[in-house]
Amino acid sequence: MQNGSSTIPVGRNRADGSLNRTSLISNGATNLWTSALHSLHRSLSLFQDSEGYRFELDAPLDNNTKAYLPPLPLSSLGDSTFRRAHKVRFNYVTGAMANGIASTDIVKAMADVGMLGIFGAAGLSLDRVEKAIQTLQGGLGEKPYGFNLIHSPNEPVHEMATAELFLRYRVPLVEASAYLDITPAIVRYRLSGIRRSSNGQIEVPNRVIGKVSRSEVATRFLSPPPERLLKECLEKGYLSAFEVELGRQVPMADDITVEADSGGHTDNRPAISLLPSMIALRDRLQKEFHFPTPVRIGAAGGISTPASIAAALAMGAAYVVTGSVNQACVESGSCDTVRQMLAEADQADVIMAPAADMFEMGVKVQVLKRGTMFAMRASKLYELYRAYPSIEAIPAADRVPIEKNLFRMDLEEVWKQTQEYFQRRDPHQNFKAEADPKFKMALVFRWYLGQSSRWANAGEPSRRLDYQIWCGPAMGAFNEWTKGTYLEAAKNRSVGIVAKNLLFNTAIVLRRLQLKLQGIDLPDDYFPTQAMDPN
Ligand code: FMN
Repeated sequence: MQNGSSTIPVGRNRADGSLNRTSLISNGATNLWTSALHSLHRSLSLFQDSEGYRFELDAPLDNNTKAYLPPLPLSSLGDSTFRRAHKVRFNYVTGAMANGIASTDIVKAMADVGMLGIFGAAGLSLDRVEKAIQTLQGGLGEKPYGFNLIHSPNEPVHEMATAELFLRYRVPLVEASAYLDITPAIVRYRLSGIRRSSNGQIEVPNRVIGKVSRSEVATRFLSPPPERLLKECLEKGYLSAFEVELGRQVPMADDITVEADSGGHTDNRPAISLLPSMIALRDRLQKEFHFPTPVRIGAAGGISTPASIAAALAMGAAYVVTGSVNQACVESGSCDTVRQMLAEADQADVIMAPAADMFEMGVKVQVLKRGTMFAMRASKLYELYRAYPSIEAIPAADRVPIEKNLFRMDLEEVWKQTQEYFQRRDPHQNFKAEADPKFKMALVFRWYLGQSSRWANAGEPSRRLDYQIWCGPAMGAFNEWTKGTYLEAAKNRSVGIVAKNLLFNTAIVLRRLQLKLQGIDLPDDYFPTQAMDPN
């Protein structure tokens, strides 16, 4: 559409002032209106006359302007400081997904479209994480990427070794998640190499995005590191006295992602109440600490439609993070069978089930319910764990069916395999289990919980009913939004195309809102927000 050239009636007023919505559709103006609406780099003005509304691109504002939509490039959605800090064009992040489900391919695809992908390092051996670092550093150059540093209450040694690996390779950004409290590993990563620039400003080379769903944990990421951990890091030689001194003046994180009801680990909190509380908390703590750049707050959990992104931005989110939808994309480290199962999920097809990593504490994760019996079977194991002090105490009536259907071997054999695994990864767990029969039972049951995710990722056909697929209600919302479009088919879902479609249509939702706020309430079909074929 040419500059300022088009003036088309987009709706005539009836005598009573209501809109006659047939005019746009019947006079063939639909395409022109849609193309004007989609011209996000240009302003769009609406005027009202006896004929109804007409619109013009890039028209100067004057007294006749009824409503004005400023240019809304996608690169203006969210906080500009986020784009500068993380060297991205768009404030859109794909969050970590354990076991490499958030694969190097996802991270690369995101970097290629000017967005940020976090590699899913949790659950992988250090060797595998190291290979992923080498792959990404070899292929990305200056493009953005990050790695997940996950708190491992059962394996502090592994958490520290992961942080050391990131430092050795100068990984510039971690998404720190599952923290209940700040640990030496995350403090060491955050403050290593902190320095003063020639103009006296403090520079923190290692960026941290903390992922939280509770205000106690958010408070820790929004504050400087705790004094006792600074002391510990100094004593153990993790940090120099200078790094500790400067470290007292910076927050633990550059950003915190506030995670509402999501796939995987979740407190199932509603974003609509969680996000404003966390922003208020940030504001309170910023008044106390006066950091030169306030910690930004991003939104995750349930984000999978243009409307949800628009809502998060309207509530003040600096950026958005997606999860569940990305597992359903072709680049994910999952398999085609799982991608298809995810593509068929509705919003209610998710359920909470015991978590492998914090099984004994009764922690749960959100998983796909439809097409798998994992949640039911894992809950049965947790019930038995609660009821009995040891494997030997489980009555045959319970033990036989789980050996036959879940483990497909007797529990002694499971224990043998478990021991072999921990012999390689963390022998201390075996000693502990030998001394504590209840802990041994937990390790044996966790075998099933661990394998069930591996079977899902590998697409093990004989174990389809046992697939553990982390997934939140965002998946169903995305499927609903893409129904009947190019993105309905699992094979067309690519993270970059999904992300660009979501952001583009977010702008349309926001433009509609801007019009409404100026008193122009056009019908739904003036604002098509359909996922589009990129070709
Ligand atoms: N978050 C992490 O910080 N570390 C993980 O290892 C991790 N694994 C996940 C695995 C899957 C399959 C899914 C769906 C999510 C996982 N998450 C993990 C959470 C995501 O990074 C993201 O924060 C969350 O999925 C966003 O909510 P949504 O699922 O509603 O989109």
